[in-house]
Amino acid sequence: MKEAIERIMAELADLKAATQKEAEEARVRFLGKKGEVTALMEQFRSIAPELKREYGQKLNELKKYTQAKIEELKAAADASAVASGAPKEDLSMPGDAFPLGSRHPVSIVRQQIVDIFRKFGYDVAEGPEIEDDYHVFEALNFPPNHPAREMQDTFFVSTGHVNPLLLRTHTSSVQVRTMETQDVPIRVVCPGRVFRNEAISARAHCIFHQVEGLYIDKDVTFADLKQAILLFAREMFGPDTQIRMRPSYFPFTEPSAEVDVSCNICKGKGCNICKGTGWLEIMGCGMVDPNVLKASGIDPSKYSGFAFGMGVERIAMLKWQVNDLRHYFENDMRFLSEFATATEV
Ligand code: 2NL
Repeated sequence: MKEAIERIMAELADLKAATQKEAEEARVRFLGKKGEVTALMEQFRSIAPELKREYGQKLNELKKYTQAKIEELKAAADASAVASGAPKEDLSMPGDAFPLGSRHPVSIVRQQIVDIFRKFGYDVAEGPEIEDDYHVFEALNFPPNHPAREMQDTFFVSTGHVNPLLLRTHTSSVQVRTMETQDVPIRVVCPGRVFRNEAISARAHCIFHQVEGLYIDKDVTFADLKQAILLFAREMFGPDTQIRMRPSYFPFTEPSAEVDVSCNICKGKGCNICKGTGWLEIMGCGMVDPNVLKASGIDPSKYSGFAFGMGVERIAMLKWQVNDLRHYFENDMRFLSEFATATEV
């Protein structure tokens, strides 16, 4: 038995396996049911009692050594297979899918609004989010003590100057800059982020997005405004959409109106989205006040124009029946992933 143990030990020391198959064959040869080491273990049962101690220890060492050696051969066969370029994995398996991001619903609707007006021939203009009092209020005919100019309504960046810096409360400031720098006729839409010092709720947020529009030329009338809004509403909410206008007030337009569209949920019958009225408010509009034209160097006796402004989140809420504005700002994946397939941009 002693010689047998020594012979197997010597053989194991020199043993090599190029592949997993050879390593497995070695395992069967030594440790399998009819393996050489297994056979020695069986012989050990009938050995003389006084030899049991010595051989028991030796056999145990042999078994451990054999097991370690086989493990070593298997690991080495793996490594050499990789080094030789033989594929270890099944390369025909499909890859793991990883999640792709998608457009934010506000971005989708902003782009839709802008695209509709581009089709009508409007240009797109953008401007600074930090503005001065002149372009946000003064040039738009806001009286000096108008409440929008108060700290509780507007975020100021600097105060105590004649023309303080502030975060724009509407994108009209971009249209003022367009009137200052471009010749009439002007057809422009101004998408952008605006800021108001308001408590956050389901209906109000201190940051939101607007698209404003401005059209100035000779003989532009309220009828032109109505037609532009009707065509926009039908592109945005469907060809059967009706509009209505209610008199309103803005410092920068005269006359001014709020625009409602027929409720696209109940088709005007009355539901909880339109609160039973059959109508949904989508924007404000009006004829540009002559003082506003004058302030930006356009002669109101020669030219007239209309303007409108809408909140992008509001349009998106109506389009997708979202009942809380805060969803648009929280970036909860459960909400955002609902729009992963809303690719109509
Ligand atoms: C609303 C109402 C409105 C305008 C925006 C405008 C711009 C210039 C001159 C005159 Cl440069 N008007 N913009 C006019 C009427 C309404 O927005 O409720 N927006 C969310």
